[in-house]
Amino acid sequence: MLNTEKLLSKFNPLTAEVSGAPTVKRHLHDLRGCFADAAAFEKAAAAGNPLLYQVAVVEPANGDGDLHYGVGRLMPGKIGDEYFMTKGHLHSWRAAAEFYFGLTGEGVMLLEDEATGESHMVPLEPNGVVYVPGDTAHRTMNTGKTPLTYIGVYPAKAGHDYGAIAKNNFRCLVLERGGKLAMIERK
Ligand code: S6P
Ligand code: ZN
Repeated sequence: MLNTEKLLSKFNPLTAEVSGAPTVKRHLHDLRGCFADAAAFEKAAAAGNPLLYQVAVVEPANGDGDLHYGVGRLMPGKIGDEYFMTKGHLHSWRAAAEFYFGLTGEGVMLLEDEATGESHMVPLEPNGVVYVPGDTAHRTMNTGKTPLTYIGVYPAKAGHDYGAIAKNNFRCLVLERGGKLAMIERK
């Protein structure tokens, strides 16, 4: 049995901090290639390199059946018409699914089946839980005006594979069109 320190962790739903847990930070320059409007990206990147999101990662154990979770905080903002987003990934162990629990703010998740490219835009909001099936690339976007915070729970052995997204990006993008949220196919 794990010791009490590993059996209990406490997250702050506003700051997305977990005491004792390491935090990964991603800044604008880390997202090069993710946004469709390259000119808008370069303009913003020349003006600065703000923090776009951070994730506190809690890894109590690493056995075959163990679980990990991350608490994410994604800032509001846009590059062109496209909302601030996470890099997005597949799990290295493709079969690994994940639950996302919305904590604060308004956002969406873009889910893309790796084999078929079938895409869904699913709201990520307080009291909402998004199921990310295995073999599905996932990216989170903040569509609101305040920080979006959430928890993702995934198998300890899931791992992250950023390669496919870095190469081909997602098939679809999520943006604001005429004051409304839209998912459209990338040209
Ligand atoms: C891990 C889980 C999340 C993301 C986080 C940041 O499986 O899906 O904790 O790591 O939302 O996204 P990304 O794409 O930069 O890892
Ligand atoms: Zn994941």
